[in-house]
Amino acid sequence: MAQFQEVSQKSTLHPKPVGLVLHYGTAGFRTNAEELDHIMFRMGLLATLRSKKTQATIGVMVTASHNPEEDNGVKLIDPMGQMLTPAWEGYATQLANIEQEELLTALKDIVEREAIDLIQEAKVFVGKDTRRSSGKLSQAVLDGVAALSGHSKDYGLVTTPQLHYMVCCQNTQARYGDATLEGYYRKLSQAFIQLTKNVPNRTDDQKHLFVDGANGIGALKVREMEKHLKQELQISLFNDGSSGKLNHQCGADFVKVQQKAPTGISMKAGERCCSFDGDADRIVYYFSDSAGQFHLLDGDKIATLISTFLKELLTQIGLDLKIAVVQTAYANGSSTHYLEDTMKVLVRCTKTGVKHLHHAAQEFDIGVYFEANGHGTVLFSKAAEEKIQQLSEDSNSNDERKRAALLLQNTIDLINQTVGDAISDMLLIEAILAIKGMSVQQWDAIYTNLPNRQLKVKVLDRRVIDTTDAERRAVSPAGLQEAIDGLVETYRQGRSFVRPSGTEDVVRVYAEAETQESADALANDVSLAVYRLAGGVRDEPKP
Ligand code: 16G
Ligand code: MG
Repeated sequence: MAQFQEVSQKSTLHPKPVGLVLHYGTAGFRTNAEELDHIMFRMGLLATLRSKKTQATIGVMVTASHNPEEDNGVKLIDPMGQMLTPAWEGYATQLANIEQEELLTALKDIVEREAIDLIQEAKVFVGKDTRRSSGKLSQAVLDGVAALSGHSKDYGLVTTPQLHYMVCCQNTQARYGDATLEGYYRKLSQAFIQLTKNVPNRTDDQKHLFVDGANGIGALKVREMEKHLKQELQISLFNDGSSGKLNHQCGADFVKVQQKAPTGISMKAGERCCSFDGDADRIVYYFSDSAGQFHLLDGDKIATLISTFLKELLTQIGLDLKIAVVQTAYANGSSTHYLEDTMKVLVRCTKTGVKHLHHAAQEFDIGVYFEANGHGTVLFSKAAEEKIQQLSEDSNSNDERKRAALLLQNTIDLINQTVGDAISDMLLIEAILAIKGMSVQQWDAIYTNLPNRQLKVKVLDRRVIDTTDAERRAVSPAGLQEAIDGLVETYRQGRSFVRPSGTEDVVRVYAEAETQESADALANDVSLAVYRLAGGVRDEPKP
């Protein structure tokens, strides 16, 4: 095939280190940037094939999210702005690991298996984060696209969710918005201003927010967004990348894991702060109280705030739409209880990883999904969007209903439904707090988290652990679940589960209980059970 000749030539410029094996993991490839040149070229090839197959624009984002600066990675984006379909993750892994001389055979194999018409035009959108290695690596993606005669558009520096948004806009012929950065800022800021414009007496304090940009792309983009917000949100930006190191002692992952404020942010008691991760697809909020105690408002608290707000609006407009919150096993037990028992909202639990939550959320009229780590968004079904729109335009409905329908309409416009988006989530949270006249302390007080602990256990091969029931129960190795059940029983409000990590060579252990002491002890007991029953290596876990 003539088209493959160019691939053959160009691929020698992006050679694969012999023997290197990498997997398309939970969120794409991610490793030290030095090992990624051939992966990028090959993902350019794969995205081009995917574009020909789907007859739509595909996205390729060069980023390693919250990983250190030396790492990099790549995520592929499907036509509606979702993450690459799992069926093609296998091809990505195959293509990544094939040795140089087998590359053409592997490509032909995908073309045959997927019955791809190579004559079909292809279009690929490419974006990158602020890492030093990202420029060269995104060029390798562009080379891959060109080698298969695909067309590309290089968006340069964008957040991951911005690129997801562009892909969706492009493939819906701009019904979702304009596929430009300007279009993105305009759509979100207009919705935000509409939502907040009738809120009485918002003080400057209420309009003020501290943002930790993780020294990454989110910081650059929040600066660009700020101009469009017309002072309705006043942002003090920290860790803006001008001096600090990406994700170092800052960012959403640091704050969530360390349960403390990032460096570089000077906050006074009660001030509302938030942190983005390195590619701005995650967000967490926090504040410190007058006693200096740190309070984290994670994805669970965010999901609770958003779903409460949406449910109240639905009640006001009298629409019987099915709303659900999708969580993972990491969601704090208190959040699940609050949602189910007090809010009477349907709660679903899925496996870890955004694609699983996204998929589950699609089954409802309104699906609010968040991982505890701050990654999430809200999905509205087509039918729900249409009903809400009709009501907002209905001249017969009373003022209260109409007001609520308009609020819902603007809320839909403010949300990036393609994927979790720190900037969009931030604006949504700020709008909800303003509309409800709620302080960050009041939001935090909706429910109190159960004390919890996460630990890691190193084992010879983490794949010996197999789980079921959305990772809440282990089916192998034999005896492990029984051991966990026995331990959990001995602690009040105890709950624990284990799962092999999808991003690190460890087994993760989660435990929660009535007191921090109990949660720590339970996590340690369960770690020991994993160590003994699942082939632990190095030293035994100790309290
Ligand atoms: C990835 C996932 C994240 C998940 C995490 C779990 C995406 C975009 N990111 O970062 O959702 O929480 O992996 O990591 O899907 P673990 O398997 O190492 O616990
Ligand atoms: Mg991220």
